[in-house]
Amino acid sequence: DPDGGSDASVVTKTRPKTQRPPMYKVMLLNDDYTPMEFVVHVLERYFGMNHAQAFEIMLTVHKKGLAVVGVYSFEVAETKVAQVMEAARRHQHPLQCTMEKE
Ligand code: NFA
Repeated sequence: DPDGGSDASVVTKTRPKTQRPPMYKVMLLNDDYTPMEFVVHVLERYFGMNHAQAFEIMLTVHKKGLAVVGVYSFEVAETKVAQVMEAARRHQHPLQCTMEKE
């Protein structure tokens, strides 16, 4: 035994694979028309961000084309997407919000 311990003392525990539910990334997509302030408002209201965080993520979407704004269970992700899409529709902004399995 190169590690010095006697082989008889080496105990291996089996670790059954625990099933975790899949998680979903929620993303905002850039467009040319949605006002920056509206995107900041959406991030504060539906994603629990403070103003500085929301402004930073909005700018990332604006510059890079999209950003992950949160990772949630399927049900929660679905609700966030629906809330954002409904707010955008109400205000007649073309903002798009999508989800994707991690
Ligand atoms: N690109 C938009 C503008 O210049 C702002 C925006 C940011 C839209 C993030 C959508 C998402 N008014």
